[in-house]
Amino acid sequence: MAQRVIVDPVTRIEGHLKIEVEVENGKVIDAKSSGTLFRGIELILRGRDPRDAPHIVQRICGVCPITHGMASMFCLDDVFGVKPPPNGRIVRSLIQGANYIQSHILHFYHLAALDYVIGPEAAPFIPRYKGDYRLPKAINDKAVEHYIQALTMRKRAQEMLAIFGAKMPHVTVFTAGGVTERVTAEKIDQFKAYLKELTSFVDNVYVPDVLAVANAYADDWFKIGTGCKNMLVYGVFRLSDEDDPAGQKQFFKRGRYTKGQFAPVDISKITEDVKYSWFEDENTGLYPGEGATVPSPRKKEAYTWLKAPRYEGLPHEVGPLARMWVNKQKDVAALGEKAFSVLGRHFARALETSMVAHAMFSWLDQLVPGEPTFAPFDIPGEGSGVGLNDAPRGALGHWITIKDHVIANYQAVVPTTWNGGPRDDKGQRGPIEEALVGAPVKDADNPIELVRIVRAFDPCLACAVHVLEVKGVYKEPKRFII
Ligand code: NFE
Ligand code: MG
Repeated sequence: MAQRVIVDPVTRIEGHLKIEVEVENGKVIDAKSSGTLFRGIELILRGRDPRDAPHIVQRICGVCPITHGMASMFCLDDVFGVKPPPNGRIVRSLIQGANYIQSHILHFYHLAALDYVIGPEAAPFIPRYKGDYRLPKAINDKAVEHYIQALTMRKRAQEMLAIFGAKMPHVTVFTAGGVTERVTAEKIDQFKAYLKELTSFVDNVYVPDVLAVANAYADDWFKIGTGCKNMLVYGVFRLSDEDDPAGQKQFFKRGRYTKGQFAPVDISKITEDVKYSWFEDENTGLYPGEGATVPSPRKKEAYTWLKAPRYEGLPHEVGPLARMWVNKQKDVAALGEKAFSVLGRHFARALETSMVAHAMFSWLDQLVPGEPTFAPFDIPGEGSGVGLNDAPRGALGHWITIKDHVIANYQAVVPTTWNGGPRDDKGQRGPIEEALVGAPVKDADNPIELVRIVRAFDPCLACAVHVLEVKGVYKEPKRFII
């Protein structure tokens, strides 16, 4: 008979996630991923001055505010018809690159490593599940030292970001048409000094530690956690000032991998289902540009605050593995089928951190001190725009509609909605749910296998739910007319 195993909350991730699985003969036969906290940024945005959007949306999440700010700026650039000058484009990428480095180091050392590394019997290394910790003692002890060192490295990455972003989290320099911070030779030099230190840590500590874990756990963890094997990437780090409707002039290019085939992305094929989500059923299957966020917390059958995004009706995984796979990065491609696994996800994340860090040196060299960092714009009375970006955790899309000079509708479809969302209207599981099915659970009281699978996706529920309910009463935000 099947046994129900519930992990609630899943710790060492951002936000509130519950995982519920059915285990039969030591294997998961079904899984549900449930985002349990209701927030409300999309609703808060309604009626606001569109220029406020890049600042309000950064409050969706303290881990990846940059990427929401970026998607929002891309929306405004689109709807205002403004293009940043080269310095503006590049400073945006440097700020986002700094956030990638910080976020990926955070994920490996402070969120995921304790699934593989035994720390001292003291906070923050406990509590943890019992399990098969396999690292040789010398490597294990080094990894614990690196856990501590990684805290300093993350601080450095935040300081580096603040050279152009002014502060972190929630930078103040983001605007339609570029950024408000000026470029000086001194700032470039400062940034480069930080970047050298961080690149050295990534290449000499982070990547080797991930490889050590991959070696020790290679026998089975390159097979566990396969998932849906469809991959979606919007692309990130714009390399050109020319128009790029297909998203190909980016450091990581747009594309997808669906049912075993590489293919271009047509965003009109994206929809969000809500049959199993606590939202009104009449709004199911909508394109996000026409999407709605109408809570229905007592809906039968529903089990999460996440919607179920789909591309052409199919679940797609997003994140570092998707970026490396779709961009045919040679080391990840060489893994073949083994890439679709828990270790494949950690490996792809570490490799891309190094790639981004190295590329940032060349972006820094392209900055021209004293040249403008933003372009002027007029605000239209109405219009709509789309902002596509790839966050550290995967494809992120924002959609804005402006009427009477204020935001009439705003929708965000974030990476963890793609990865951690529920079944869709056809009953197809989301990528994390699918990755759990078939997984071994040796000890139901210590389901370490489940948390290893979930954490490899680096879920962030703050991003995914983005709605806030105060004492069960939702109030329509006051409408400001400018
Ligand atoms: Ni809150 Fe986020 C990232 C975004 S994940 S961390 O990366 O967008 O859904
Ligand atoms: Mg949304």
